Amino acid sequence: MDMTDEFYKRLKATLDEYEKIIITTHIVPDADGLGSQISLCLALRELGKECYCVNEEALLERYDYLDPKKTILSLDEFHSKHKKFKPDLVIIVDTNKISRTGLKMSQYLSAFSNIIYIDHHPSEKVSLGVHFIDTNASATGEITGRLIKKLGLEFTKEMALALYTAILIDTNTFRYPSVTHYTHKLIAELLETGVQTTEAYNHIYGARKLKQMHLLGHILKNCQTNSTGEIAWILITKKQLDQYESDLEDTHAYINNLLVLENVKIACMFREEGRRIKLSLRSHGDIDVGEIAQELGGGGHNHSAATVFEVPPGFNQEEIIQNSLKKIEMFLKQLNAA
Ligand SMILES: [Mn+2]
Repeated sequence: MDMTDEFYKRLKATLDEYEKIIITTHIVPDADGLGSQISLCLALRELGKECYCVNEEALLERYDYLDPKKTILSLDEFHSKHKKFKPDLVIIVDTNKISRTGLKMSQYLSAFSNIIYIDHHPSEKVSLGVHFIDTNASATGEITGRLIKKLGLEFTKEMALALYTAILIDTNTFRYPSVTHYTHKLIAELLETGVQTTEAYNHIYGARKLKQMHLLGHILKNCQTNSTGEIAWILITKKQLDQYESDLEDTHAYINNLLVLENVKIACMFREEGRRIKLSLRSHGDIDVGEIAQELGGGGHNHSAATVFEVPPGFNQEEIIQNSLKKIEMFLKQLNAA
């Protein structure tokens, strides 16, 4: 949508009306969801509001450094620590679907009518005053950063580290076409608080265990491409994760390695997640992988999108992978012919 002044005015006016707020995000939250939650929560507290971040699951230990004030609580923790707290506003960040907040969380949220979304993913239906969606923003953290300024606040170092990390992770370290001069202007302001770029980078991409490094090696060694080299793919199975003592979140950025191949136009990462297979798609931005993902039942941006396949009984993973690769190849053929 837009990133005009009007957008932030409306958003500010909405927040001004409420005093008791919870902020949530999608399941298996990434640093964009978490960083947006944490910084917005700190900002709203500075304005004197009572605010908590509440997620389906507790914060993973690896993200503790982003949340020194412990703003993020699991739904269970929230219920036991703040029994009497009744939010008058719920903010969902970095997704625009309630179902993505998790099973228990969506159940809990079904009791509330005042819910707004702050997000940068395209949404099928957008209602004004409810969906604050700017698909031009590189990250929800970018929207949150501008919002905090609009609220008349200065960035604290805690807010800035959370936002810097959010944008870092969602832009593949400022490499995606979604990065604009607006992004970098905001980054400049965040760095003014004393955030150290190397430290922020190493927290999120560094500090890997040797086993995790070997998993990456194993996965990339088995990378395949189609005959023209335009489509590249990797597969990550549960068995490999166990074998290398790694978890799903460790593999988050693996797909970015495929984009350095010389002819590649579409990068695909298939990941076994329980009974489902998640397919992530990336491009350099010239090919709209969001459209491909949509045709495969998912969605996303031009350069970054995803979909999830249920594996029906009797089907095997390989069939699903080959079928979707065929569809992606068809899509590319049509584009190349046009
Ligand atoms: Mn995001």
